[in-house]
Amino acid sequence: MGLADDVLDGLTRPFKELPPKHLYDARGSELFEAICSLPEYYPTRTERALLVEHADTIVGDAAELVELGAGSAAKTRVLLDTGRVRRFVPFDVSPTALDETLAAEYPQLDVLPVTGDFEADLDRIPGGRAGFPRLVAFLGGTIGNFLPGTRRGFLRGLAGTLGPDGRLLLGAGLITDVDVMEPAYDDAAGVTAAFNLNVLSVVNAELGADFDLSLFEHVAFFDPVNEWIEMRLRARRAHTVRVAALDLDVPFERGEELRTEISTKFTRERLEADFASAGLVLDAWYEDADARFALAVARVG
Ligand code: AVJ
Repeated sequence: MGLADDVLDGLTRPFKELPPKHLYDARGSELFEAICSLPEYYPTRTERALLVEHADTIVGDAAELVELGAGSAAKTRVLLDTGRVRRFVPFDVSPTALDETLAAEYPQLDVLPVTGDFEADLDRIPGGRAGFPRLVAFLGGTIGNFLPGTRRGFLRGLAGTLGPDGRLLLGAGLITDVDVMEPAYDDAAGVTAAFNLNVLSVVNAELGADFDLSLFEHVAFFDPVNEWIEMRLRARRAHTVRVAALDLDVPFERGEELRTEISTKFTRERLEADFASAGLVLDAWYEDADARFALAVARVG
């Protein structure tokens, strides 16, 4: 669904919500990059260290790398630098300059970019080739953005892309101290707050809405029942927002909250149960010494 449908659907519900994918316009992507190097935001550097440490074992005999939401060149390079991957299939919402950079940097590598939304267009990934075992990478912990039922359906979809001898490489945030998890989503410098509020600018720019960002406050907390971090925007006072393109008036009460993201934190057991429901089995598990982040490798079981 596009932004207009998501806004119409999400802002007319009793509990307002916008899907997190709209956080990533040009400015949002810049802010996310900035988040990745914040002292409080441990996932990116923890995952990267795990990749560096275990790249050879993880890549194993894979000759083809499919990366969903490729984004960060740094992580991709760690996998490509093992020297074994012959074909790279970056899957992203739009073609990126990175595709060409990598093609130039790794002359032996076939780069076959696929454009699409991984929630809807997994079928655009070309079929795997016999003799070219595939590694499908979904890194960063983005799997945590799905609600549990959707996540299982998505994993089942991924299982269908693995092809003969294929494996899935999944990056997942683990449940750790609340005092570690919460600041990662509510940093002292306010970068995450700006990232969260930016989604309102996206709606303003794309749909002619008149959100006043100063009337909303960034909220992030760990929900121990659902075991996820939730990001919300809280209205500082009662007011109504007009969304011109939809001819829609959206009333907010004072203190009313709009959910913008969930970021699920996992245990190994929870992930294994999800894998099982998707017809996958855990092949290997790597986590950092503080057990904050894991790389899980799975195959069709
Ligand atoms: C890119 C989805 C993995 O959930 O940690 C960072 C996004 N949100 N800070 C995450 C995010 C707030 C991030 N993912």
